[in-house]
Amino acid sequence: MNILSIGGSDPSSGAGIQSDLKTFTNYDVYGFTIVTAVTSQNTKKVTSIEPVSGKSLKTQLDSILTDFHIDAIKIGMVYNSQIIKIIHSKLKNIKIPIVIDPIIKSTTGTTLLKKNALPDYKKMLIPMATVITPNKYEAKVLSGVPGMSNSAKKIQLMGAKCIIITGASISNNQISDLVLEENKEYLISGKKISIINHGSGCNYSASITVSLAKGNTIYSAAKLAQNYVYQSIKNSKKIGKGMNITHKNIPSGSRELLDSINNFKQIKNIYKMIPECQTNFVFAKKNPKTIKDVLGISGRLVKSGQEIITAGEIIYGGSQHVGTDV
Ligand code: PXL
Repeated sequence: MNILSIGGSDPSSGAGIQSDLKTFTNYDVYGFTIVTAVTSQNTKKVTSIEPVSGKSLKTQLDSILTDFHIDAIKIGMVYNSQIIKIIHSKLKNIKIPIVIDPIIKSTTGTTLLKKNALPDYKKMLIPMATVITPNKYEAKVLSGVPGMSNSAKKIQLMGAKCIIITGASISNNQISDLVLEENKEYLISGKKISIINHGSGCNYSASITVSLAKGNTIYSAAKLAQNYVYQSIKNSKKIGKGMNITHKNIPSGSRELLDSINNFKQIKNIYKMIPECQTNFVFAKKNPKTIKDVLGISGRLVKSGQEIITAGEIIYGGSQHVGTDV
């Protein structure tokens, strides 16, 4: 599986194309990167932004598009109108999922999309989106209307197929993402985690891109991405003098387990085989002694309509039931 990330370079690797490569690697998919702008930034501030020349952007796109099979594309920071126009002209006829993560300001408040580029952004990029993933602030800027549900509908009218507003509503201990698909709207809620961080937005949209490349539904992509981000914030590291940088810990064996689960989910009508008590898949270390040596899904594999959802985290000790049988 091959995924292309088009976006800004962040030398701290917290966000941007460097961060996307880490997410792709965590999911064991191959990542290509096309850089739109070189930022100079760390965990405290952005000090400069230099967009690449039109010529460079065109030749980067040609290099990748003429050589490789690509399963999905993520578009992040685009900065100015020239970059938007080139991306539009090169990708407008492509028939694979495109995830657009609208990057308007950095976590530290620096403008990452020029104000005068907003009309072209709405006209040329948004209609290409299979999924667009604004946060609350970005949804408001793009739609120009208050209220998350109205905002999502307005962005859908601009041409995006599906809108996911991350952190659309937040309470004391819960965060909800609002999903507007072609003809249904719903919330996906999870545990809130209050650590100011650099990277969670990119982690979310990159995770969605991987799921769409694998052919998963929007619902299961959004559920997995929310969980991925929760863990990446929980595991975030203070490696600089400012904000934490998100980090995802991958227990050994997770890839094997995720691949098996993905294969299982693709079996036709497999949902009919899931019992009321749900099911689990596990991966054991050599000579396991306790369930702590067995990797499992903490919330099991759960039937939801005709779909199977990976509920919770992939952790050692995650399955009491199947883990005990190993
Ligand atoms: O987090 C959004 C983001 C994306 N891409 C680049 C960034 C940032 C935030 O700083 O710098 C290049």
